[in-house]
Amino acid sequence: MKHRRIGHAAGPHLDALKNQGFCLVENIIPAAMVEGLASDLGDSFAATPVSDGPFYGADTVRFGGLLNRSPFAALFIQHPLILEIVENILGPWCDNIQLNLTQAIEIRPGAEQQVPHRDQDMWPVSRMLPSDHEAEYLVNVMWPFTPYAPENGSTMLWPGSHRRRAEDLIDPDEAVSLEIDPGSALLFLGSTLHCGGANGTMAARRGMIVSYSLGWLKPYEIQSLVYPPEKARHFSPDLARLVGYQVHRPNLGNVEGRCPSELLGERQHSGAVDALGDEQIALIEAFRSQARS
Ligand SMILES: O=C(O)CCC(=O)C(=O)O
Ligand SMILES: [Fe+2]
Repeated sequence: MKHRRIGHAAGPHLDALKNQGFCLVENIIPAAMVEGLASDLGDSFAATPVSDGPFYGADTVRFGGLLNRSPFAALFIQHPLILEIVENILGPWCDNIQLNLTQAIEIRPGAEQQVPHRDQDMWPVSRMLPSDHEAEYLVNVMWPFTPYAPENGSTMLWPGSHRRRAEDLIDPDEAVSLEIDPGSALLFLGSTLHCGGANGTMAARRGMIVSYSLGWLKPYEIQSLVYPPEKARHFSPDLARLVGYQVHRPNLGNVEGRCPSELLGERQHSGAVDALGDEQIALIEAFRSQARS
């Protein structure tokens, strides 16, 4: 996936994402679809107890598995412009991306600001490498269901913080918080310092995060448990791949040595089958020719 084409629409967003660590992609989904999704999730928002713990934060409600809860979810998750941007950011470090999580979030009136964090720090490797390493692990996409504004807890972001990974916290005065309308998407890197803001209004801030990660990482939400074969069988092949029914070369994430997508169709009665990258094939050829000489 290393040399992806960059379309006209994606170019400026990619530049902004790389330069400041986030970008706003405005008006890319019709309001009716946001309303359809938000209304399908209404019962879940009402039925889910508030979160527990100093990261998730009291006065917030969160739930995942959004493809199980609304047929509209796939339209957001597979939005072609979003996927193009994400694949361009993550492509240099993997063969294929994967869905890392879908999470609906309500920030209730009176909720305090979340702790600033970088989402990629869930994978300790990002902190084991020198702080100036450039690998990206994840791209986050925040889709508001209600209008977001600084007063109601719009996501706070620290511009340029993806180049300052050694700094766990940065001066709050450097943070920005945008007004975002439903139908638009806020994209930010896993290396960008950010957090949910405090909600000082009387109305809940509702939205959803969809994140994508390098295909060889353990996802935050175990997609293949959330969407077991009985569910994923009804997904399009592309969506099934995105939720993990796909081997990442070399041979990672297999079932019985075969691609997990075989669980979705006719069972094959073959044995283990290699899925190797160029590097492994070159190494094997070098070894074999050395053994022959
Ligand atoms: O709700 C938000 O604006 C951001 C939430 C977030 O960053 C997180 O939960 O990781
Ligand atoms: Fe986050």
